[in-house]
Amino acid sequence: MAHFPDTPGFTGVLRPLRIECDIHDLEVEGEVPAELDGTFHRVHPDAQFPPKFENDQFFNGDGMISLFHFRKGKVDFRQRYAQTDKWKIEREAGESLFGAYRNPLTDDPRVEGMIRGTANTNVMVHGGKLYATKEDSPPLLMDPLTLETFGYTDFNGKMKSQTFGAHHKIDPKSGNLCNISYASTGLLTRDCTYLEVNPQGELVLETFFEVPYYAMLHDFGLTEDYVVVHVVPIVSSWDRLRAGLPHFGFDTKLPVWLGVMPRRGEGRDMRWFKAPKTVFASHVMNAFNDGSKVYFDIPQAEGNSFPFFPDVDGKPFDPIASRPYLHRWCVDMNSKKDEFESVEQLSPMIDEFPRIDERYVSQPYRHGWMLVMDPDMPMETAGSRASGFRMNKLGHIDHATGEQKSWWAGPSSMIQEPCFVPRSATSPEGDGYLIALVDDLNTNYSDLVILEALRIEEGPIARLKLPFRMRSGLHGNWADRSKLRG
Ligand code: V55
Ligand code: FE
Repeated sequence: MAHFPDTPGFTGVLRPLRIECDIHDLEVEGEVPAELDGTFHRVHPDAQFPPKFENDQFFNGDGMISLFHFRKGKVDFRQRYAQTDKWKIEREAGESLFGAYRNPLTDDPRVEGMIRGTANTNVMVHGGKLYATKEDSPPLLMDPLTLETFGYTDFNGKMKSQTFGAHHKIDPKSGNLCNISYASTGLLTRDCTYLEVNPQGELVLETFFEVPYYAMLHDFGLTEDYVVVHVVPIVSSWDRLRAGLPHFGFDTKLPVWLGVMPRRGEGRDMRWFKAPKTVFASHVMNAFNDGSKVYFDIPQAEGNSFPFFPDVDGKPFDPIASRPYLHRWCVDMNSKKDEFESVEQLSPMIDEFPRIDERYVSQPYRHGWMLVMDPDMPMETAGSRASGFRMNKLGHIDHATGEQKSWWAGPSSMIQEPCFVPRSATSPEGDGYLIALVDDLNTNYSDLVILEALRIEEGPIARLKLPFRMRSGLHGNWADRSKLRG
């Protein structure tokens, strides 16, 4: 019997969904542009069985993968669980065997030593395979169209790291998938790697580096010449795990570091720059370098943005300080000091989940999009993401002019991370569509909306209508049809 906890994490907006289904030819309002030819995959955490602990974290749920398959103006929908090793053994047992988020001390002895991954954070097609990722484990490979799970890969034994980050990016020049890993030699270790996987799916580079302290390395920046890693004090320790505390806590006593390593260098070449103050920052919009100057664009908050990873010294969560705003950090590799050159606020909007035209990853770029929370707009329904944010707008920033635009989804709506799709392979930067799931908390339906990416303020040109409300998710990516085969 599936008795889920009667807590905010499993009721209301965050009620488990657990729907695996196929919908042929989704109902549409408006016209789906016929040049949209390919797939949009996205993922949300969705516990297969009631968790072992009432206070289970949103981030601990099993990965549920959604696929929107676009072809000739029609869209088919498919949704399947990522069949991780965890998912399989629990399905067999008929109950949860793995315990708390990133705490193996709480697991059933039957699963000792098994890979704990849930594949619940990101999905991206590379070399004809779907990579479903969670930063505590290796990548899970799946079929991009059937969503059949093939299993974890260590790239024929070549990958030394035990983990593989969830914010992999495709280098537009080499076509390589670039990524970082942390806790690479075991839980809570300071060992990290930078790695590249070529379009044939072969691991072609892996180099180790060490962070100043163990922390959640959730994302990173890639530039033409450098790998850029932000270390923010979302920390942990064996003491925390033994005490049964949430894996991570926020430690304002520790500095924020920005590590910069030459792309074609070794991990030991990593240089560390200290931020002017301790802030919270997670997702990177983009990074690029102009000679020795490295620019790193990231939503930054004055205080912790994760209420479920509380302050290690017991300071109360501050919802106002938790609000992130896009900033630009700059460091200079020619500088003799270990300090930042500058930190500049780029947007007045409360924003997170930044995206770009990914053909410009690592390059100077003009356009960025993000989820925005505008607390001044009317909200007719209760509910928010697990973070407490109620993302009710899509935002666009033009870095060339500074101009910023937004589209409000309405008083009962909450938006999930958008994704940019170029109009064609050769169209100029930003010329294309922005797609995003919009959850209506009043009707309890979700639509995948399609907007003109450079005119988002005009609102959707089409809405693909799901017959249910999608669970709040993490990340997703577009793949052009030419990328679906290896
Ligand atoms: C995040 C999400 C995770 C995780 C660590 O910031 C960080 C997002 C969905 O799981 O394990
Ligand atoms: Fe993320």
